[in-house]
Amino acid sequence: MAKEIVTIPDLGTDDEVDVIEISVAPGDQITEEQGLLVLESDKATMDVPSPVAGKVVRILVKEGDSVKTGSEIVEVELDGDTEAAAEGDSAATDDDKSEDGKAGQGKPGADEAEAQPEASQQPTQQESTQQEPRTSAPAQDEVFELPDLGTEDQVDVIELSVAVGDQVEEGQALGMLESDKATMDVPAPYAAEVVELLVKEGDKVGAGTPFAKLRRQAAEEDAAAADAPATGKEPSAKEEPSAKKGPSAEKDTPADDEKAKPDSSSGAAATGRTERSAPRPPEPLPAEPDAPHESEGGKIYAGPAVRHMARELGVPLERVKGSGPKGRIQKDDLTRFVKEAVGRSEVPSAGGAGLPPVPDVDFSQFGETELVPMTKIQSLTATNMQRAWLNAPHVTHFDSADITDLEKFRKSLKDESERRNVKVTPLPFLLMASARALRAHSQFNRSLHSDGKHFVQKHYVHIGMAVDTPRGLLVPVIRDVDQKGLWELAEEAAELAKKARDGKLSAAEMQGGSFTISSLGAIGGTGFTPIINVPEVSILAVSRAEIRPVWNGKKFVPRQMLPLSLSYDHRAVNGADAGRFMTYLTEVLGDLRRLLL
Ligand code: CAO
Repeated sequence: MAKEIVTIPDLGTDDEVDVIEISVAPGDQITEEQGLLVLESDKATMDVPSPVAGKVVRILVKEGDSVKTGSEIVEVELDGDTEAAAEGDSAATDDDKSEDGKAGQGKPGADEAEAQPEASQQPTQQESTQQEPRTSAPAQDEVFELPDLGTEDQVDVIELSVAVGDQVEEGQALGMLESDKATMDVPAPYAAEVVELLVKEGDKVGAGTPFAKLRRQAAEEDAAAADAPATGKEPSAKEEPSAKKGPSAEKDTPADDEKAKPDSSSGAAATGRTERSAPRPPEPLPAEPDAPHESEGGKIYAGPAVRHMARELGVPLERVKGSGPKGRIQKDDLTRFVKEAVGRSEVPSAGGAGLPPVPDVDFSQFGETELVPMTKIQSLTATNMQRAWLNAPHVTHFDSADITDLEKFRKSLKDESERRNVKVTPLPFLLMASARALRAHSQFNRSLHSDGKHFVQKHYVHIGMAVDTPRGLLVPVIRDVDQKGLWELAEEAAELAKKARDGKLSAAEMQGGSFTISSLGAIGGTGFTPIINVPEVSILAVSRAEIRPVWNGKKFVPRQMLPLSLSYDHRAVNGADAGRFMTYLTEVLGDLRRLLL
């Protein structure tokens, strides 16, 4: 009796990939090219076809395992030997012959007894099944018990995928189980009607737990035994009324089509193999989001990992179009579905924007491109900016401060600055003046409470300053700015900027700000509209100071003018408040003696 261990063929990568589905069970009669497993990598789902025909003896992997080229997956007893050595296994062998070697797909006769040991605990029913495998015998009710789950622990029933009265096909998920480590489908052992569910969601179950009472359909057996598709159609048509029972009734048409093919499971696997081995790029979701996207035969094809992710995200799988083989739903499909749902404001994180998503463009069609990974800071900044921009209605107020005298004073500090080894730029003056303005205009020193009914008034003045670093934008916070002098602020600002550039800021040093200053003065520009660092309610942008002619009532005089712009959250601050805040600020910057008032 020759046996062969089937291994994973060359995957074209040295990386490990996940086994997301085992398509056969011990005792199954398989044909050459029939799918044994489904593998999923980051990029694709692929079927592993059997290189040989025969009977599955052992499965050497389980769902969730990682495998690579050459990994041993299934032990198969080769076909010729099976027939020769099949004494005492005659029902199965005869059936196999009668179906051109494909009958094993339907697991009839003795194969079934081997594949479902639980049935043998009901001798009368099993006997009758074995003796009259494919007659028009009355429908049989059998208790389906859970097979070996690969763990001795009890696991949770997290989903019942069928209801009493549903017509299920072989392999269709009856429910889903979840252990600490994995989520697994409970596949129907054969095509049947669900007569009774013996567990409910939340139950703890293990190998041997009675899961459901199933009624194997006599008509279905006839169909399985039939040779020609035309013959198979008749019993399928007879089944229609019962197939319409229960919640899956709307899936009837494709399911019936599939049933009409006597060997639909192996046929699908064979065609599926060709499709699966050449994964297609994901297709965009159709414009009509509410149309169900059930796969071939009315079934939803998705592995446990995808189902788990869908449950976590609250995504109804029947609405997701699968881009994998046979319409199999992959993780990317879920991600795309959620992105589109966000665009349609279907989930709270959409922030009510209701924006259509930006379509994915394959830029390589226009020329050479390269994928450059974002740094963590860049990626966080992107999220924060979008959140701030979409949540806070921004208004930007522009003004300019006459800092001619401030600059004279600043330059007069040059010697002392050198002595102290502290560089004084316009920034510490801006910090001081802003702190004073925040004290005088307390509505800028607030955040909106999430209840939508309160402001959180802050009685401290902590100001963040945007620092441009090679890894992205960082905003360290200077605490109690209103209580610090110029030298202290200059020193602290320089220290924090250095720490930011050296990647040495702690999380605490970037928290707690009530206002932010973003200065591009050293870089250039005449003005910009900064995005508020929410949950703060305003941010001051500082552009490059320059000498401009200013009318003093009698003549134009050259004055050093500093362009300032204040973006504010119009939910917390009104335009008049912003005008007053900026007037106050520019007056202080224009005459530092005002800090004494
Ligand atoms: N106008 C004209 N000159 C200015 C100026 C202004 N508004 N602000 C600063 N300068 C001058 C300084 O006086 C200094 O000149 P000197 O060496 O001759 O004295 C020079 O520009 C360099 O200043 P600096 O950048 O070293 O120091 P700073 O205190 O002005 O700024 C910091 C510190 C950390 C804010 C700044 O280096 C920085 O990173 N800015 C970028 C912030 C940013 O990216 N904002 C955008 C956020 S939104 O994308």
